[in-house]
Amino acid sequence: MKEYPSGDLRTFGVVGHATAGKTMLTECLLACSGKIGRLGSIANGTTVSDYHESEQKRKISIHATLLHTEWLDKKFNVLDTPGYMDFISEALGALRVCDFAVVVVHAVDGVSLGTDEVWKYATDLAIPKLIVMNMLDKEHTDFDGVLAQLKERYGERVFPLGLPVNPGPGFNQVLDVLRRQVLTYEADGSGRFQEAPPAGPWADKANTLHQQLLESVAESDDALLEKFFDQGGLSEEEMRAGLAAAFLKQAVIPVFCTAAETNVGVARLMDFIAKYGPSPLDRPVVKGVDANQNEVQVALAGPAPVLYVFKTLNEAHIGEVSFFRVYAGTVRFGTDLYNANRSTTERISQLFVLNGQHRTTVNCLHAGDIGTVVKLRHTHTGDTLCAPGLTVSLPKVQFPKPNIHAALKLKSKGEEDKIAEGLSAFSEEDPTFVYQVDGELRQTVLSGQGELHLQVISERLKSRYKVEFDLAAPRIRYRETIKTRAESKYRHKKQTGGAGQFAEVWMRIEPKPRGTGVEFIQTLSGQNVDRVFVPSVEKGVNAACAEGVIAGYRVVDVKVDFYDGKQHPVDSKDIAFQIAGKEAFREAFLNARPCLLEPIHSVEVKVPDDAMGNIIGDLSSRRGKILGMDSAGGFQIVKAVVPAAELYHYSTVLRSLSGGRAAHTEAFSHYEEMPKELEQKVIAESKKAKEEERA
Ligand SMILES: Nc1nc2c(ncn2[C@@H]2O[C@H](COP(=O)(O)OP(=O)(O)O)[C@@H](O)[C@H]2O)c(=O)[nH]1
Ligand SMILES: [Mg+2]
Repeated sequence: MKEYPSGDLRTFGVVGHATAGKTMLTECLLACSGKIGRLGSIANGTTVSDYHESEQKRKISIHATLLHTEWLDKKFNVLDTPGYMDFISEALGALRVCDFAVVVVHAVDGVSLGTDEVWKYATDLAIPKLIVMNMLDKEHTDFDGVLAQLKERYGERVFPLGLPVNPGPGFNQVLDVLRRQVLTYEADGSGRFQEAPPAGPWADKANTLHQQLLESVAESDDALLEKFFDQGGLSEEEMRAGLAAAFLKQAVIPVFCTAAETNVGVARLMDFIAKYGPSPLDRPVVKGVDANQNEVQVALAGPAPVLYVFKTLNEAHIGEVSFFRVYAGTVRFGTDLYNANRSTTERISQLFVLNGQHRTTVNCLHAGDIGTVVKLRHTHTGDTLCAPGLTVSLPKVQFPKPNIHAALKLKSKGEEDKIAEGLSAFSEEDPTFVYQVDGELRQTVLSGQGELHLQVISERLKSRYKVEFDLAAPRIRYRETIKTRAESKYRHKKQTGGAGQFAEVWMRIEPKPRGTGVEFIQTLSGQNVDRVFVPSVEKGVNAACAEGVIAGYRVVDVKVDFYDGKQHPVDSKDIAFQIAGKEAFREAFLNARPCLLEPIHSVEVKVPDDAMGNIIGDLSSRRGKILGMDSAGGFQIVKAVVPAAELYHYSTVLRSLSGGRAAHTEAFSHYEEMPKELEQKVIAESKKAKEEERA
């Protein structure tokens, strides 16, 4: 492939709600430009983008896929991303390195939660968006309705550059607003079209919209506006010259009409991208930091290469593939680059551009381009590679927090090491997948962005690391505490055979406010107990608190006063006072009306208005308390506190209650006393578990 300078690159992410047709759209880009002979299909699992087995099996995208093609002497770098919120990190990571976003919207379903999310991400990243209204060959399409919805949501600058002339089954004609022609696409999936002047009302529509476009472009720029008033309008050339800038500024947010299943409308979208789409030159500098965390500017025109790794993926038979964008300079194969995040050097042995799994070797890639390299040793998602001598790192993407957790239960012992290696590799690859080895509750908890996310990760772990395990509800970190004061006097005595042990500990305990932990003091007076034994007693108390007294959970919010005791001149020793301290505490604890506390999470749910009733009702059935509600553009934000025990798989429940349109975040808030009947259940379960352990 020929070399492309920065100005001839068009790098974009194809994003939007699941099943809007993003993957088919990218298939069309390749078909139109002759990269592939004919369109693959989702049903048969033959698209270039969805080449992983897990994707073909489910007929959905799971990984962001890199594709490239050439059109009107421009190189397109395309990142096809999954629409499911479970894999949102893929879309986020991809948009981070794009110069604009192609947001695909379903012409029947319209804007949905997924559309809003990616819109927000692109806006936060300050990249322009264009909209593709796809599925216009479906029955019950509603172009005008969805367009109105888009304008309401994203502003009046949303502007149709195409109108569907014959929407619905058989759709093959688009009124092209730039050309003022009706384009009739061929039925063979090649994406080719014939054009003819519009007739009757379509001619009027074309003229009206064309004039509106001209005005929008004029308004986007002071010099053009002046011309517009001086000349009483803009020439076609002037309008077209201003269109790229208007798009970049989002003074015009274009909407295109397509049916990706039959490759209708895509060729003209490609023309627009090639002619008016932003190139890397439109973002000549980005900010990073040096080794001392001081801000530095990375200039596209700078001579020394700076690369940002936005994704890594372990591929069967290939190994680790690192996807990067060049932010400065030119990267050539055979060079060594410095990983500023990990202070190591990596060799770029070969450079590839991809079309899904098909790799093409290239000698070099210029600033702004996207490529991959295999088998880097220490580089992970979010790292920056730069020319030796530079120590710059570019900002990492902020990913959403996990919303679902499950405990991993190995089916057989002895595979702990294998699974540990796998978990670590997967969380390096996918920053939204995290795991925690919980020593307190002796469990490994996997956390992700949804049930499907954890399912896919489990599947890949099992097949790559050859381990068998189940996912189950994680054990909850309950806490034990007391409700009243109590005292105890405990004597520990062992005087049979060998050295004897003797200690007596007198202790008072009382409740402390929530969240204050355990406080140990001594108020010994007189000489009954030597002060050297105070730390021994404290150790014993700490051990009892860590082990728990009534159900095996850590004790919190108790004040312990060691106020007196007895000792023996020979048999009193550290261990004896530890044991007495521990037992004295346990005894006092049991007399102080012990109870269990449960963790309460604060939860924020983003709900479409029409699903509010369901969601509120469900929250109450989970012992949730609603704290408040705010409305935000067709959605309500419900704030609530809910016991952690009731949140297992909540994200899945939420999706099914709202048809996939609601999402939530959760975070630990505080501990609260739990209802008696549930407390009894937890205590009984822990007893049973202990007995099983002993057996
Ligand atoms: N009728 C019709 N079906 C489409 C169109 N685009 C995609 N599809 C189908 O809709 C489903 C989802 O498409 P896909 O490209 O996987 O959507 P994605 O999740 O956005 O990538 C698949 O069965 C496609 O074959 C279209 O324009 N018209
Ligand atoms: Mg897809």
